[in-house]
Amino acid sequence: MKAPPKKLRVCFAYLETLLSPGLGPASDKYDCIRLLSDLPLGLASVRAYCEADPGLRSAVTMTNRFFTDRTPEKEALARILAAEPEIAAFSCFLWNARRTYRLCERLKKARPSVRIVVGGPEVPRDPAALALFLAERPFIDAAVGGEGETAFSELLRAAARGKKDAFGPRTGVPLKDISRIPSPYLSGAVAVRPEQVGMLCVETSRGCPWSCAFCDYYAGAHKVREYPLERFRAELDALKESGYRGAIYITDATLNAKVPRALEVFRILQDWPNVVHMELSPELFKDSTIEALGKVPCVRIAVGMQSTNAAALKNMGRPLNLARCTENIRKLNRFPNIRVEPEFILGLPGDDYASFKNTLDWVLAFDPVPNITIFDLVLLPNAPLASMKDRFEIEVDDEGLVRGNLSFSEEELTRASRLVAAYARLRGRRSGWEDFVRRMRAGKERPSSLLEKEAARLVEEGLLPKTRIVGQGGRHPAVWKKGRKGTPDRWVELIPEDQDVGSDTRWW
Ligand code: B12
Repeated sequence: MKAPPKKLRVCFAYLETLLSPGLGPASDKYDCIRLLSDLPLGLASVRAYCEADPGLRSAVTMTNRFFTDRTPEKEALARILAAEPEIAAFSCFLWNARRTYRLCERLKKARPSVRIVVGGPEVPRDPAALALFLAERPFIDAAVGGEGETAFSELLRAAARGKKDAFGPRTGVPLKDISRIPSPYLSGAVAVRPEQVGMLCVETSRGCPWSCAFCDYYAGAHKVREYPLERFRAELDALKESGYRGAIYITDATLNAKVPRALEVFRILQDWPNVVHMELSPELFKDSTIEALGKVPCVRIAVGMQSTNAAALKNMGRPLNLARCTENIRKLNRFPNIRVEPEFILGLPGDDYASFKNTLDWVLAFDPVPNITIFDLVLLPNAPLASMKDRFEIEVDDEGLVRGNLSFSEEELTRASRLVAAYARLRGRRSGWEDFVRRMRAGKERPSSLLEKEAARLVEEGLLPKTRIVGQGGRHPAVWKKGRKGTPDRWVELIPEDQDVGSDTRWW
């Protein structure tokens, strides 16, 4: 009898930042411990797309490997090798890229015949940068910049045919018709854990109509391509039926840009009993979309304000109608099922210490004060801002963290970072926070000046360093610092004075 043809073995691997078996202390402000699937959505979609191709399905076997930052490298390596892959494919984000490359190098050393492929937002899309990326990492055989579905399926087809040129640099061409990508949750491309704390990413569209310089959403694709909504509905139904109790994170960039579509999505979400996170534009809300969200059981909205300073936002190519944002956030705040979480970026060119204080005053004036997230500006490899470094006199450390620019000096950024840390510290302590809110409401001083005083006190007492405090946005994997007994965990990691911010670990 003739032996069946040998199948090509592919192992998809992902190194996650946080995942706590105990769940409690490691949860982040999203109430998530990150992923409850064994691949991130991007890699999962790549796998689902390849599996949907009958030719590839019969020629390739696929396995997933998911590791956290608690998995020792040796163990990760052993688990990948146990799959006996001929091709190992990794997904690279700013939070795992360094560790991933290190693992790739070890894998190549341990089994030189394994072909290593990387993709994800950390892989450059510019052809010259992509070539350099590969030249600097000889242990990587192929790198895919941009969307991976078509590029990786072509690579697999070529590899299955034994073609020598299957590997090397590739730039992913975005699929025009994304409905051809099966849902990885429905196709079985990923396994899902049912836990209550954690999340799954789902998408109803790809692309972002805006083009803000600091961002790299959907590999810089601006044309919005939509999935049929039956796919989304079926995903939610299947998750509910499976007993999944975690959150979903809708990865769409600006879902509320198109009102009729947003209304349909929100209508589907009315039957979703768990938490749903979304990134929505505060100024694009209409009364109809706000009302529809009011009927969704448990909504968390990250509103990417970034700054309230029009000059900084203009530099970034981002529109701002502050009055409309204020009005819409107030309206959303009236619904008990909706939690609005404004997000800002510290270090934008055009901003400075004074304007950052204005931004804080604006957001602290909401009643109740929403949960605020302040990301440190990072130059992402594929974001337009990376090519505007000279124009804005941006200084970065070797990991892309912005340390200063033409308007925001390093010294001012350091001072501003103390305000962020003071806020985070206050917010984490119920009685301290209530007292702070009372003082704010007394109205004698600007909220940001009260924060300044709090920061000064903390520095004096040795509870805050004088150096820059890096909060969210860094590349290092998280080192979770448990709060002292009786105090909650800090979500801004404090850098001891004698350590250089550029070389220390940060919490995302
Ligand atoms: C969900 C999400 C998160 C989640 C975690 C995600 C997770 N673990 O899966 C949370 C909320 C925790 C998070 C946090 C942050 N995030 Co985030 N996040 C996203 C978001 C919205 C969706 C990711 C996603 O699932 N996309 C959908 C899939 C289909 O796209 P994809 O992942 O890019 O995958 C495609 C390609 O990249 C490629 N591909 C990916 N992997 C591979 C592998 C191979 C082998 C191949 C061939 C191809 C390939 O093919 C895929 C399909 O086409 C993206 C923005 C976006 N819409 O993409 C930002 C994004 C990934 N985040 C980003 C950033 C910067 C952050 C933060 C620093 C702050 C912020 N919001 O800006 C923090 C830092 C986190 C940390 N240090 O730990 C950047 C990352 C840039 C980078 N170079 O890594 C993005 C791109 C947004 C942006 N601002 O530009 N994030």
